[in-house]
Amino acid sequence: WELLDRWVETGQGDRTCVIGAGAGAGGDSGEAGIRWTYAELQAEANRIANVLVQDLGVVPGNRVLLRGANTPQLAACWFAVMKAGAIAVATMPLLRAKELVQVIDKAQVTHALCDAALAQELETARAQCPVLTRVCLFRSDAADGLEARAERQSARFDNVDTASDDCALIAFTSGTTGQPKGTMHFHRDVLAICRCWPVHCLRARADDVFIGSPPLAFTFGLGGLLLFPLSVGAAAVLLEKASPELLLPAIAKHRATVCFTAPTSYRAMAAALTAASKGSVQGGSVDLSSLRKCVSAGEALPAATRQLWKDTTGIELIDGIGATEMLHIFISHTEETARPGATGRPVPGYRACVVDDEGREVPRGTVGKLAVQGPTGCRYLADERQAKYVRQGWNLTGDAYLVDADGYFVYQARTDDMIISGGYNIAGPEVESALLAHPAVAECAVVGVPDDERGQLVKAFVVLKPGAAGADDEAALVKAMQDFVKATIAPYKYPRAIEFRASLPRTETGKLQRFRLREA
Ligand code: 3UK
Repeated sequence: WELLDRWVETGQGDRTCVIGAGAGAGGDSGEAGIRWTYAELQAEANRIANVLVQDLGVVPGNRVLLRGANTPQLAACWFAVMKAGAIAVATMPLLRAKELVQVIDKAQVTHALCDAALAQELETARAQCPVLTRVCLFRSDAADGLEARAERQSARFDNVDTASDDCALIAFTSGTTGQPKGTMHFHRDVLAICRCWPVHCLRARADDVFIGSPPLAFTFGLGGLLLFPLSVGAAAVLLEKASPELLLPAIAKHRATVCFTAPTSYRAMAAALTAASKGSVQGGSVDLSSLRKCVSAGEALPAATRQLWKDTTGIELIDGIGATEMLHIFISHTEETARPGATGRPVPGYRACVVDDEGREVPRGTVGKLAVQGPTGCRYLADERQAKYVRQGWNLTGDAYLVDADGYFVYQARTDDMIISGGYNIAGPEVESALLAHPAVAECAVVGVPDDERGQLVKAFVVLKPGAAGADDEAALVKAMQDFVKATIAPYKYPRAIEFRASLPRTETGKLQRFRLREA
């Protein structure tokens, strides 16, 4: 109600709410894009809620799987599930049948709403999941598809009463290693995140137009591209595909004002903008004059990337660390309080500190484990890892941090990614930040690889910029990069091995998969 019905009931139903950009985000798909007002999204969500309850037999507490690329239809399905008092289990579009089976099994999913384009893997999974009784496809012209069913339903729906501590959604972690973990979040958690970071750090307005890349199945995307814009009465552009090449023209086309994506995407967009301004890319320059706020999350934001984006667009990035377990961002800053190399300070509403292995707070400047407390927190769905993540009310996110003299939190690495080489503790991301400032480096990843002499060896995997100077003499370039790092940070941290790659392994959410590089 607070995010959707409220606007209609207070006479603001005519405001633009969600914009769908079709398959070709550049606007050349030929498919007419959807543009729904708040009243229209409400009507769609109500019809779908009626389908859920009356056609598909959903009762409060049922877990409903949602599967689709970012579209207004998926947004309508999400609200329909909330309205019906059911629990949304959104899944990443790229999940394969094997992973879907785990999700369905773990969350005991009984119903599914699935984009017809992604039905195949779900059908395969369903054959192994008797618990999943009803699947209904949307964006389909089938007679039993969601659209046909919704058309026969009323556009009015009395929202099922839910308690503030009824479960609203189960979000699965991207799970770079091990089994996917389901995390439960209540209705009050959904509202709490709308009242913390967006109010204090983002400071969005009703006339903003949000855009970005993270899937709605990733809580970074759910918040940034659906909950936050709707919480202030703004509009959201939902792109089915949002690679950096597609995101740039989409920002220009929709005159977007607030952008959410990962650091790697900002680097790629900055590179494309620079190439365009030099005329080496077809299409020339892109008009980004509408853009006001750019948010980076999912991975550490290197100081070099912050600077690059500022030099290219004039915009100071807003960095924020969030986690699926915490639902959204809990340490961040405003544009005015940005500090290169630091994530920021606890978002109002949250407390954070850095502790040692015994849970004691460490002195400022000392590296330890990040511990967080606030209105949201980790509730794993039947998982023995709960006791490891939450200790004495504090959430341990698995990140190594230090707090500087001014109370800024400075990211080091994932605690299990810290490199121990020759007796030194080395944070891969710090070496990556140093390397990224080198003019030939487009992307890089620094990991510890087994080494007889030093225990672990600092190794960098580097993707060169197209046409980078010196690429013809690899040995000389390796030496130059090593010297470059030694001149920037403590020399013992320099990468003793450097390997050039065409690309780096990343998750669907833009995170480096360091474990795959270590195994390589
Ligand atoms: C890392 C960061 C440094 C960090 C997420 C915003 O990424 C999100 O959730 P995940 O569950 O991963 C959580 C882990 O990712 N991380 C995220 N952001 C940053 N590290 N600086 C950052 N700015 O290791 C964290 O523990 O996939 C991000 C909002 C919602 C989210 N779910």
